[in-house]
Amino acid sequence: MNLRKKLRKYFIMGSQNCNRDPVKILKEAAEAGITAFQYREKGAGALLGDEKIELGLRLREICSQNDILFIVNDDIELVSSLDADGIHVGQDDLSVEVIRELLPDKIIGLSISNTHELAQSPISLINYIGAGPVFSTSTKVDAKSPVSTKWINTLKKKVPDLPIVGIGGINTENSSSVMKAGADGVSVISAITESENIKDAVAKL
Ligand code: 3NM
Repeated sequence: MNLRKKLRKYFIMGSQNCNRDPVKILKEAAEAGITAFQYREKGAGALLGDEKIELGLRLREICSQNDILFIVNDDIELVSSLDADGIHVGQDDLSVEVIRELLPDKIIGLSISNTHELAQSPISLINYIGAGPVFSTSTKVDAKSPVSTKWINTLKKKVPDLPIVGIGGINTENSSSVMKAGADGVSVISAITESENIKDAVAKL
């Protein structure tokens, strides 16, 4: 598998991001051509326990059927429950060292937002970097200040061998600037969940 290619159009979502059936939204996004999906059931209104697993299983199935990479956000048990391809974590989540020990063959994505975080990150243990928020976003309440496409540029120079996906405030209008800065892909929530025409949105990303 070429991971850089698989990360090109990376949709992230949990039921808390959806104002209609998440299964329908993911199906539309899958048909429209997303290449990766992250199940991020997190924050106010998110499902817990069995409900979180049940929705995850349905979303996992759609990804399997459409050859879409399936990543879970910050929940190591869910990786096994859903037979995910990998896990994405932030700087303050479960440590990458521990995850790599437990999941030697899974994809691990790590959010890195500045040079300080980069310096303290175990780069050799991860498979891709999530860089952001590139632009301001209201989807994540505790998002940091925007890092702009310059951070993508910097990362690309400092870690040329690791795939990079931009995240945060990315939409059909600004996606190309993120790619031009050196990203391998764009990850989005609201650009798809809030789109009136998912087919069109995914095509433009
Ligand atoms: N992580 P939208 S920003 C989940 O900066 C997430 O690490 C971010 O949502 C980070 O595409 C973000 O609607 C929210 O802006 C992305």
